[in-house]
Amino acid sequence: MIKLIQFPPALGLPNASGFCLKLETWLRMAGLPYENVYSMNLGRAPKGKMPYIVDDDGTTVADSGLIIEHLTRRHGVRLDSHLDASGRAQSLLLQRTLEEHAYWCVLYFRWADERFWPATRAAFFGGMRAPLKWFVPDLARKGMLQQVKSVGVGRHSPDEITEMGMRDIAAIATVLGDKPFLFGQPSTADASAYGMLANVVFVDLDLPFKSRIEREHPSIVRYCERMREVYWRG
Ligand SMILES: N[C@@H](CCC(=O)N[C@@H](CS)C(=O)NCC(=O)O)C(=O)O
Repeated sequence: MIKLIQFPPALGLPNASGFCLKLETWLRMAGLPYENVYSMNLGRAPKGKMPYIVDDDGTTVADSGLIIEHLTRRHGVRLDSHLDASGRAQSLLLQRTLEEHAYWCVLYFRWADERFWPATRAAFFGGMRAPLKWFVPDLARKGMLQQVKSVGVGRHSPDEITEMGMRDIAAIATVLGDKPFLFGQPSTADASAYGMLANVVFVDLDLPFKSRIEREHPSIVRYCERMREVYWRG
């Protein structure tokens, strides 16, 4: 059985990490049996990030995108087989927008903003024992703030980051239109979108994006509810 190594559930979600939730949702969409192995140990992750997998033949693969490519090839997954070349290109662009930009906008507020840091700290380090819990959360926070600055997003003001993130979400809402899934039928892009968007829409943190999505893009809330109902019920 495929082993999915990821952070434990937090913030009322199967995973408070957008990439972990993306991959677990994808495994469900693909109908591949898997077993969760919860870990906070980034030191054991091949690329220093979660999630990673150990496939049933013992192969270890890190990075949600590379994992999906690997599993699709090795297990003959046909989730995206309804997409033509243009659809596959758009899927990639959507995922890059969500994962390489919108993700950082959300991450900024969770880790940098004093209003949300206590909940982030509890979500990721709540189970940590002394003496680690006395210094690891602050070190991790410093590292995340450095990363968000390095990618560029963390150099903007909170208002600018809010507007930038909302533009990403507006673009996703436009692509979604009144379709049930981003490409009509379910595909990998939906796993990515759900991983990132559920981490705002279903989390009880008043991130600036949450109320704006509810007000300006109710179709995104309905989309997240649909994904949850289809792939996470029971
Ligand atoms: N491109 C990677 C990104 C994974 C990623 O950024 N994971 C985050 C959790 S959402 C992480 O492990 N961060 C820990 C760190 O950067 O120290 C993927 O698709 O899996």
